[in-house]
Amino acid sequence: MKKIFYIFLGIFISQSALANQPVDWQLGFQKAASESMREIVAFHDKLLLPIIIAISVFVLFLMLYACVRFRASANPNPSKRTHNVTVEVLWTLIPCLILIVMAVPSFKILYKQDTIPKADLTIKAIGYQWYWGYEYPDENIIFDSYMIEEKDLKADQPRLLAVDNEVVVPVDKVVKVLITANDVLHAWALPSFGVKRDAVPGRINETWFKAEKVGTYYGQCSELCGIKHAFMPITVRVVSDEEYEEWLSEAKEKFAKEEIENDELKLASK
Ligand SMILES: [Cu+2]
Repeated sequence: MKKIFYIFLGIFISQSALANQPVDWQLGFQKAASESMREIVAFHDKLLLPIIIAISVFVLFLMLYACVRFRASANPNPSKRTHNVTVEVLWTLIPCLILIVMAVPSFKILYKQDTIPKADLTIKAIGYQWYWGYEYPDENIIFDSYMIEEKDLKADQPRLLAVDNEVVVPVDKVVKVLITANDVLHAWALPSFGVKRDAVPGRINETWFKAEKVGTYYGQCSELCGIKHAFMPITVRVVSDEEYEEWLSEAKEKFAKEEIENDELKLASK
């Protein structure tokens, strides 16, 4: 009984507060914070869910109907029928039509996500065993982002999700994310933005998001990458333009890409 209560509580909470991280007993998606995620949620809630429910109810009805209608006690001489062309055509055609109805809006969303609009800023996420490294290539910023251990958590920091150095981006700006890995496969995923891309060593994948609300958003590595796969979370802090500029000027000093590295590059290019 207690469990059921928590499940309902989870459904309720997931709809209202605490929108940018998973909540206990949550069912369904985290609340959307980008247009792309809103479209994914709408696609799921308004199209997939009704289809799933209709099919489940229909199959359940068929099973119950067959159990009652064709029970042994009422049918001492069972029917020997084996084929019915009409039924066979129908049960091939109808699922095909359902798939087409699902595929059209699904591809529309997929291709929209794939087309990156003109980016306001670019960040690069690099997966390591087991933490994320970030670069702001246009700002000469580079830093690593480690999960905060449970004993070091502050009151408002969620367990297994908070990191020491967060990615900071301005609100309502198109952020292009270049994603790669240094050792094994990882995946950079942020549910509230509807973003999930594999991080592949030796290859750069790209994606984008435009956060619509100020806040802190949490994600996790989503490709099984080794023993500490569960401990390399992703934290993106969406801030106002002014706060971003402020952070940028601080970060340019704190996280400046080292001179040595630049010198080496210069030497290499000579
Ligand atoms: Cu990983």
